[in-house]
Amino acid sequence: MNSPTTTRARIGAIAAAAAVVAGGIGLATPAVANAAPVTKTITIDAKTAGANNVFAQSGVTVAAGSTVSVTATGTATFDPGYTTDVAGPNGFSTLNCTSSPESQCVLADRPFMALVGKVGTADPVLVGAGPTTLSGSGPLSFAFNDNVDGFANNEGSFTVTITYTPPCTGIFCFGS
Ligand SMILES: [Ca+2]
Repeated sequence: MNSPTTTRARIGAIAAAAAVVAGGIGLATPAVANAAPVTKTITIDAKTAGANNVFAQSGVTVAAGSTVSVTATGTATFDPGYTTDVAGPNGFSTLNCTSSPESQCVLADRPFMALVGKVGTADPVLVGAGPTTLSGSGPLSFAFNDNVDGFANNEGSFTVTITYTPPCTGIFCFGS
């Protein structure tokens, strides 16, 4: 039969062994801290994305402290009655949208029909064909650069590809 002193010593040894095991688990967990990058592709319509300064939502939300990378392809024109030339996501390189008291541009003094992006409620920025890195916090949205009241005569669309790392949540955030 064990004496009380021996029993307490054995309990202490078991507790110490458990602590070593727990420490081992803790060291292994950070390996799953970050999710893999995700790519999402959307198509935006030149007649609607940016009309009346309402941007097209991408469905991607930028997490504070993270970045997204954006590329775009496609063609669009801003007024077939004026010119049938088409522009890619960099817009008409020799033709900027200039705001006036009567008509505002999505992004003044930048090329007509260039791809413009916005994160949350921050000021819009020129995205173009990219790859362009955007940061901030909030929903990511896009527009064509035209006079905000002049989208009805636009034609075309852009395909926008967004690459981002989803924010980690729950137990997968251990160690991040
Ligand atoms: Ca137009």
